Amino acid sequence: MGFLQDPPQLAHPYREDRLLRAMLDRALPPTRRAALDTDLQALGDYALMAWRRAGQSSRRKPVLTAWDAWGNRVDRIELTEAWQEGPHITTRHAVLAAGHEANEHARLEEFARVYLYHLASEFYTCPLAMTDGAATALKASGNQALLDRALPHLLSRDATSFWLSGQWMTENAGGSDVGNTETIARQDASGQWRLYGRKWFSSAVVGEVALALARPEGAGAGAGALALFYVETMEGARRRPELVIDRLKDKLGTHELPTAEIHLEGLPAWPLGELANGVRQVAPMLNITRTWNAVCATASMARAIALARDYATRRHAFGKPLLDQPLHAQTLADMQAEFEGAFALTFEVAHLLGRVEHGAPQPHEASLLRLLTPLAKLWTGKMAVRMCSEALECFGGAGYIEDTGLPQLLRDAQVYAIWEGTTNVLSLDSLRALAGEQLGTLRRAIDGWLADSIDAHARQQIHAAMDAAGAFLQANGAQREVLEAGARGLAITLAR
Ligand code: MFK
Ligand code: FAD
Repeated sequence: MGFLQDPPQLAHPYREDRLLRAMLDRALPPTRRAALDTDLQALGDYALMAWRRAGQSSRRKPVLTAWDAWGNRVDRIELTEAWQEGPHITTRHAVLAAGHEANEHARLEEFARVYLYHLASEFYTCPLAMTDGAATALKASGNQALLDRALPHLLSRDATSFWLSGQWMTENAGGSDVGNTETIARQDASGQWRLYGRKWFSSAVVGEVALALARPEGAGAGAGALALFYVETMEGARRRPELVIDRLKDKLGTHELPTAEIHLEGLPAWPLGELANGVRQVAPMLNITRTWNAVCATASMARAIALARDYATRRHAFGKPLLDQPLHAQTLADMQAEFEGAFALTFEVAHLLGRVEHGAPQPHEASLLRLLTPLAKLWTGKMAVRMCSEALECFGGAGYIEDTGLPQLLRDAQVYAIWEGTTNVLSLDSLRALAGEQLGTLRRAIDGWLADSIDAHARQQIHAAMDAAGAFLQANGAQREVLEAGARGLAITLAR
């Protein structure tokens, strides 16, 4: 047999991650840093095991069985191995519970876990993000009955009592524009609310609960008239008959994630709060899932670059390893530099979230968090696609071949920019976050925050972008449309 190429090897995702370790060393007090180490070591071990396992087995998708042999509707979903392990890994390492500790570092410690777990989890992190978001939105609602009922399950440290939550927003008539929601909430004779309608994208339909937007019967049109409801999907061990799974979607990527189209045929539901302004009530959930998205997009980039870098030491061309070819080395260095920017912004958002929730935040920090969350999501979402594409090219033809496992990185990355608010929707959202009093305060805060860490030209660009945002917020008619068309450019400039 002739020449055989060594496949890339994955270094230990925690022990060999200089960037993650240095950031945690810098940000955490020594006792908390030391206490975190056991979970991160274990999640790094799991990630390495999962990567090796994936290389040895053909990939699997979840399978939906709608009917049993005797004609009963069962809507049973068989999950992949990593998904079956999901509740155990999550609860054993307190992935969600850690983030809800009353400590300003809790979110950073949570997202360090998420960063290590994401790729091994096969997007089990998608419903975990929604579960974290549901817990956060329930807390914000102050609905004590629902908190007592659901929170111990959502934040459980025991797999047998752990519940996953879905997030049922998107319908056929609109995902970005949820004001088109057609699902109706109707009270039955006993006063129990019940939901009727069709949800067009329901990821992780295997969840035990969900938060769902619906229009109370008789309420007006538009988004303001929507209410936010809590639902449970199971009746003991069996799925409630009022929740019908129509089919699992056939997707470009995230194949292991069971994303379903569903019908609600009178599913019992409980409002979180007032029977209107559901978007305002679901916003805490959106901001949490958007932070997860940024962390997971960053994790995908880290994996793609780590593999490409390793391969560059193994593959020879024109008489030397790729790493010794100046242009290839520069390509990898450019990727790493951009990635480190994304990493810094993402974990700054994670840390800021913890400070705003449980620390002693500066007065401007809540506004800064509101702005940086959509910026981090939209910037890392786009960057992940570009970075995974570049990493595939670093492998030459092998990067295009299915059973190297590499194309999956690119296919999966495409989702980060689409769900949880597309790039355009979040560009507009980030401009809204600058509205009113925020602009001046944030401008001063950003100046102080960046201090000497950027050069005069970059500072000028940020000021120009913030001025343009201010102009947009005050403009009307045709002028506003022109400025709105530039919203993505503004958002990307601010994020960068
Ligand atoms: C593995 C990685 C993990 C990631 C997991 C992802 C799982 C994927 C699951 C999904 O994709 S779930 C579906 C996600 N769907 C979206 O994200 C919808 C995208 N569309 C938007 O975000 C629109 O901008 C929006 C629906 C919010 C527009 O609706 P409206 O009603 O026209 O919004 P409006 O008037 O801007 O906001 C209504 C209220 O909510 C306002 O408050 P007030 O009523 O007090 O004025 C807003 O300030 C507030 N609001 C909106 N977005 C907010 C927010 N508040 C805080 N933060 C936000 N982000
Ligand atoms: P549209 O809203 O129709 O958008 C189409 C295009 O128009 C986009 O490019 C968008 O950027 C652009 N656009 C829209 N409005 C504007 C504007 N005002 N200005 C400029 N451009 C605009 N949803 C859930 O609720 N729960 C889930 O569990 C869930 N899981 C998902 C899983 C996967 C794998 C995927 C792919 C999606 C999932 N979604 C889920 C749905 C997802 O949130 C929506 O697809 C997304 O929000 C976009 O909505 P849409 O598909 O209706 O696109």
